[in-house]
Amino acid sequence: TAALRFVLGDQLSRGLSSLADLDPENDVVLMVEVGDETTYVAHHPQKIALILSAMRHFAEELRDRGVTVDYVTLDDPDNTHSFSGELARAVKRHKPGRVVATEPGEWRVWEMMGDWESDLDLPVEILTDDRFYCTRGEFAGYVEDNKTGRMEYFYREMRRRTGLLMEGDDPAGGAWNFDQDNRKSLPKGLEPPHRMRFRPDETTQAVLDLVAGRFSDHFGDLEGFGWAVTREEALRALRHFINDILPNFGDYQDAMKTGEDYLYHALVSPYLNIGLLTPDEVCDKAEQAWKDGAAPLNAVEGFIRQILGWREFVRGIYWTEMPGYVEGNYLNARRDLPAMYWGAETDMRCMAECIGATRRNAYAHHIQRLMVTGNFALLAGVEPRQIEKWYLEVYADAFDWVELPNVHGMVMHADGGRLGSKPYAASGAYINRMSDYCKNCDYSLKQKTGREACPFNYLYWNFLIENEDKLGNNQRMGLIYGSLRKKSGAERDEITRSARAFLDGEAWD
Ligand code: FAD
Ligand code: DLZ
Ligand code: SF4
Repeated sequence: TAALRFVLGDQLSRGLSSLADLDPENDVVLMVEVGDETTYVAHHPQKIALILSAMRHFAEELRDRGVTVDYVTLDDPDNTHSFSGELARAVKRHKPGRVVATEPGEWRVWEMMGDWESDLDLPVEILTDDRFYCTRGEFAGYVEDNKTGRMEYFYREMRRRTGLLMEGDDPAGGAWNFDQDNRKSLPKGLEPPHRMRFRPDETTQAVLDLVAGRFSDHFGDLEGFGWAVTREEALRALRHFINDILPNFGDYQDAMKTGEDYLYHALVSPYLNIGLLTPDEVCDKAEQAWKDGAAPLNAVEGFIRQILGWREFVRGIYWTEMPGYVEGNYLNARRDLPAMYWGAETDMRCMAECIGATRRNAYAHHIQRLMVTGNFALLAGVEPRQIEKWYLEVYADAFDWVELPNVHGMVMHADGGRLGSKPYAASGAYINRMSDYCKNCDYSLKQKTGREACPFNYLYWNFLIENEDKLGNNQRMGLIYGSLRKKSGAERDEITRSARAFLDGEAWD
């Protein structure tokens, strides 16, 4: 019987499971632009533009291949603006025998799908999303067998399973991980290469106009939109990365530099997350570059680990821990997100740089997200829900399944250590080592407390003080709590006073 195949905005892959046995004679593909999705959080305008333009191009591609696509635009006057509402309307239009969909990337939508069969009184088939190396079921099995499963061991398992960077049973180069080579700061005079961006075509321009008209109140610039919106463009961006950038990816993975928004990062997460690229083709091409002698092992291993390891691992955590995951607040963090996250003026150079880049590009690279904006939220004790929402809104690659574990778990330690065994707290010295931000900052890195001091300095110690009951016995933090315990009562008081003045507006003296 004829199938109505519902394809969501982050499922734009030719090989998608719900399109696999499509019958072009009888089946209809449904795609919908709906208000619920464009505003469930106030997404960065570039993120909305990327998704809507990529959806429209994908629909066009399907049509070119002879597929019937029913595409509902955001300005359709009859649009009900929800997935369920639009599916119900389409069922009335097409009277299919069944509905076919691929499981979604988000718990919210997964729950919605659970109601469809009874609401529509039709068979609804929800198929596995096989664009990942590890399915939800496989990860659940892995967790069963490895209760304290950490990313590093999961990653090794995945290396063995896929054979990526393996020499027989052993990891290529004799080690699983070359991160000790991947912490170089940028040498003076090294100019990061110019990045490939894409000029909007007519379809994208129409979307940009739509987005400018409707979402101008969302945080983020739309000008300068340069994301790939088709598979062909995304493949060109990938080739550019593999050939020109990847060789340096490892060395400068943790570096940050004023005015350099991308450095040696891949800029492929939005394409992976909406389906224009698949993780296996990206990893295969990176591995090939190493085999060809075009990129060193520390770069290729580091890159593959992010995708084969971290990306798959956080997705697994999301689906095994939801829906309860989001409710945790292990460190009992309660402060509001400071206005500087939305662009309010700040003298903290590092924060201004990372937030500015985020506003311009709907992108910041990993170390900016983790060690600057993330680290600040952790040290400042921002309420997890507020900082999670921020990350979900401002990045073009942000989808609940990948954003939430990274923010809730990796950054905020709100899951009490399910994702990572200790929080990545760091003082200003770390940021100074990995960037040139501090050189241009009004705050003094050398001063540890007081109005002039780098806030990361006293916030770091204040964080350790505030959370001593929860973290003081953490073995991996033993050394640092050892130094805290050597501080005198007066020193501690000064730290606490500076932190309260900075965070809670108490008097400085
Ligand atoms: P590169 O640095 O070149 O890395 C290559 C690829 O590895 C990325 O494209 C991505 O697919 C994958 N990857 C790397 N790190 C991670 C990770 N920690 N988790 C999952 N995948 C990873 N990534 C998202 O895709 N969406 C998010 O919403 C997101 N939110 C994040 C929030 C915080 C607080 C942190 C610390 C990280 C977050 N990440 C997120 C992970 C990572 O920062 C981005 O994937 C990366 O910056 C994307 O840029 P890139 O393609 O240039 O990545
Ligand atoms: C993020 C997003 C946005 C902004 N708009 C749409 C949309 O109009 N139509 C659509 O199908 N998908 C959109 N998406 C992506 C969905 O939010 C995503 O598919 C779900 O969250 C499931 O992961
Ligand atoms: Fe950031 Fe402190 Fe460096 Fe200023 S001195 S840039 S606030 S780490």
